[in-house]
Formats: sequence, structure tokens, C-alpha cells
Amino acid sequence: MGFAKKEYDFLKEIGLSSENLGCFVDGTWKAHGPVVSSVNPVNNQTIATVMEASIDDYEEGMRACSEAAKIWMTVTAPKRGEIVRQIGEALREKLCQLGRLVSLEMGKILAEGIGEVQEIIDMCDFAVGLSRQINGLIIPSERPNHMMLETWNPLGVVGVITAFNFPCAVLGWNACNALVCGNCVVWKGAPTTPLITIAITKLVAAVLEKNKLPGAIFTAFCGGAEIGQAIAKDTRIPLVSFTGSTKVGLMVQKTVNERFGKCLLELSGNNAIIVMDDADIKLAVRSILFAAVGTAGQRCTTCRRLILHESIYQTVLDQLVELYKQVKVGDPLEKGTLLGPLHTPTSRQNFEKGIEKIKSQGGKILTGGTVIESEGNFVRPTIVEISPKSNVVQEELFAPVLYVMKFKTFEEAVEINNSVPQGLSSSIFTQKPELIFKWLGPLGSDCGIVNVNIPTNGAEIGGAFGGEKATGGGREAGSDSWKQYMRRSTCTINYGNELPLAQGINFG
Ligand code: UN1
Repeated sequence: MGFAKKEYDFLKEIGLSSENLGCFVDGTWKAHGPVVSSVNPVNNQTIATVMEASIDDYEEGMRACSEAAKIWMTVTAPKRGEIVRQIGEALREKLCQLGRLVSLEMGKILAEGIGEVQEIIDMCDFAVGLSRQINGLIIPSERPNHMMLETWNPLGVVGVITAFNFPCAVLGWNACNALVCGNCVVWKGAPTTPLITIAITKLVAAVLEKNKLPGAIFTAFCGGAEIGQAIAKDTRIPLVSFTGSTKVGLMVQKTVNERFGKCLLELSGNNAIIVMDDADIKLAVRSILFAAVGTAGQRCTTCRRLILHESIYQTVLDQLVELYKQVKVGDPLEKGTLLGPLHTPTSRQNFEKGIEKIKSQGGKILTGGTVIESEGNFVRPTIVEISPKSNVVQEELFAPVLYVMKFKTFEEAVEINNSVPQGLSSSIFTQKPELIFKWLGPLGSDCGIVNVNIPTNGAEIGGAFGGEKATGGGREAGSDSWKQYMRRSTCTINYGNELPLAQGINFG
């Protein structure tokens, strides 16, 4: 069946049509839940429809996925890496179409849409290497003729619940590691980005099929809270990775913990950039623009608080306000656009409510602060002068709104940086080595991501990504994040005939 608009025809190249089934269950596409529309945030018109998962679809999918886990965990790790390599290749082939879909359905500009798909490709490359490095330790035993070692085994099934703002990259962070570690993946994408969930799953499914592996190794559901809750409660899923708000994350964590499952949480951020008196101002201003306006302020790593030294306060602010006025707002697929629409009409309403609250708490709007009248969800990029003690500054408003505040000393700036409930990302602009190392040290930033002379957002996949405090404590993507997707066994082997006991205990 054809799409309502000719401009959507490229979606056929990535396996989508105007009506889609939203569950990949036991290697087949089906669905018995409600039909929802995927909507273009530029004009709020339907791109295509998707039938979501019913609870029965979920049950069927999970049964097959649990069975497939028994097969997948016995495939050798380098062979699993080879499958992930092929997924990476398939993504490379469709990079442009998938990037365009991300822009179309989520609303981020094309460069960022393509960047998001590139992030999964990078994760595939990382995971291929990892598949030959899932190494355990050999530990010297205190007992004669004994040996201690660590082995890493798969958990079985890993649940991945992702958010609209990174509708596929965050799947990549989790699924690439989970798969090479020998786990099946069950994915619930965001309810408002079902086409991305389907397109990515189709590509993974084709690789599994080509290699004659069970499709249920990768199980996917389009759906809402009901499917999310089913995943959180499901004892067949030992690890649940969740990306979203602190409020929902806490509920997921409680449910998963109640059944002694593990959680990997990537929740709200409220990230600050500190600009010291000696900073390279040009570098800082460019970074702030990308960090605060990029993805229309809808990254968890978006810079929401700008902490400026009093001596450069006005200079930086003047340059920023000028730049903000030139930011091209428009269709994210059009060349030159820097700021696309917010994802949904509700996001736009939240922006409006947020601005009201800011004003009622004494915030002074320096630029922006209004929505743009159109059929889409466009708002103006906004800068607000405000006291760091205001309540609004403690909260994450998921929109391009930047709070600016002044400081005198480095210690004061760090205190402001650390004074919010969230602890995801942070950055300082300075050339002074002593400040750089203090910033990275125990009395510096309390965040999971601590940067110097770069924006708060745009992390590479090579490091472990995640944050402290209300951000949830999870670490995903690179470094040793993979360990969380595995069960560690500490093994002690006695290859002698005596029974020496640890701690020198003599038992009769
Ligand atoms: C998110 O917003 O959920 O560091 C993730 C960044 C991206 C990931 C953001 N690589 O901004």
C-alpha cells in the first residue's frame, strides 16, 4: 500500500509500508493490539500506522525468546561477534535512509539523525572486538594445589526499553553488548517512534535469517506502558535497561528489584557548562550552542545550566543571544536547519508551562520564550537569566531552554554544578591544569560524564555512558559496561588430595 505522501516513499527501502505490524515475535511479524499513528512533528500529520503488541503477543514473544536463549548462549562469542558485524554492515548500507527516518519521526535534524545511526554502527564495531575479549581473571589462591578463576556467562534475556529522543542509538549501546555476551534481546522502543523500532528490527531479523539463526534471538514490541510493565515484572528477564524520566525509572527499578532482577538506568540529566575567566570564549560559545540547542534540547546530555565567571559573563551572554537569534528553525530534513520541532504537541505544551513557571520564579527571558505558531511543535530557543537557587533550575525541562547564572570562584561554580538532584554530564572551559585536575577529582564534578573544553553532549561510544544520583547510576556502551550483561562466577578448583580451608580454619 502506498504512503499518503510521496516524500515518504524512501521508507519502502527500509521495509516499511503505510500500515505496519509492530511485533517481531518468534521470527514473524504480527500484532493484535491497538493501531497507532506515527506522526511527523513538523506538521503532526500521519506518516504511517502501526499495530502495537497485545499482552498475548508479548507472552508468545517471550516464550520463543527464552527458548532461543538456550541456543544463542552456546554459539561461541566470536561467532556472535560475526553476527553483530553483519548487523553493522547492514546498517552501513542503509545509513542514509535510516538517518532520514530518525529525523522524520523524531524531529532531530538530519545530521543528528544520521549521527544516531552511526552510533549503532560504532557500537557494532566495538562489540565485534569485544567478542574476542570477554576475558576472565585467574586469581592466585591462598590454598596449595588450588586455583581461582572468574568465568563470564550470559544472563539469558536482556530487556531494553528506549526513549523517543534516541530511538535507536540506545538500543545499539545495549543490544550490541548484550548479543556478543550471549544474550537474546527483547526491545520495546518508544511508543511515538514505532517506525524506527520496526525498521531496525527488520534489518537485524534479515541478518539472523541469513545465518539460519532463530529470529526470536531479537524480539521487538511496539507498545506503551503495559508492555513496559510486563518486561519489568518478567522473571525471565534478569536485566532490564531503561532510558527515560527519573520518575518512571524509579517505578521500573522498584518493580525489577522486587523480583531480584537487575536494572541499568539512564534517567534525567540537568547538565551544566562552567566557563572560567581564562576560557577560550569562541570554543565555549560554539560548544554551548550545540549543547543547548542541539536535538532541540531533548538529549539527556543537553546543557541546561550555564555557569559563567563574572568577568566574562556579559561577553559570553551577548555573543550567545546574538547567535540564538540567527538559529534557523524549521524542517529537520531541510539543509541549514539547526533547530527542528519538539517531538510532540505535549512537549510543546510542557515548554509553555515551563516558561510560565520560570517567569513566576523571577527568571528573566533574554531571548526566545515563545512557541512558533504553526501546525508543528516548534518553539524558539531560549536563554533565561536566573538564580541557581530557583526551584525550576532543579528540574529537567526537555526543551531548548538554557538557564544562565554567575559565579566568582571555581569552588562556587563546582558547588552550583553539583547542587541539582541529577548527575549525568558536566563540562568546564579553562586552560588551567590545576583547575582541570580539580574538576576531575574527588571535590570536582559529581557527574558520570566530566568534560573539559567540549560540550556536555555528543559522547563517544568508547566510554561508559551514564550518570549518578537521580540519573540512575547505570553505565552503558563502551569501556567495561559489557560486564553488566553477564553473570560472573568465581570458581575455585582443588586439584590436590588435601582439603586446606581458607583463613587457615582447622575443622576437626
Ligand atoms: C540521550 O540523550 O539519551 O552523548 C543519550 C550524547 C549522545 C547520547 C545521548 N551520544 O549526547
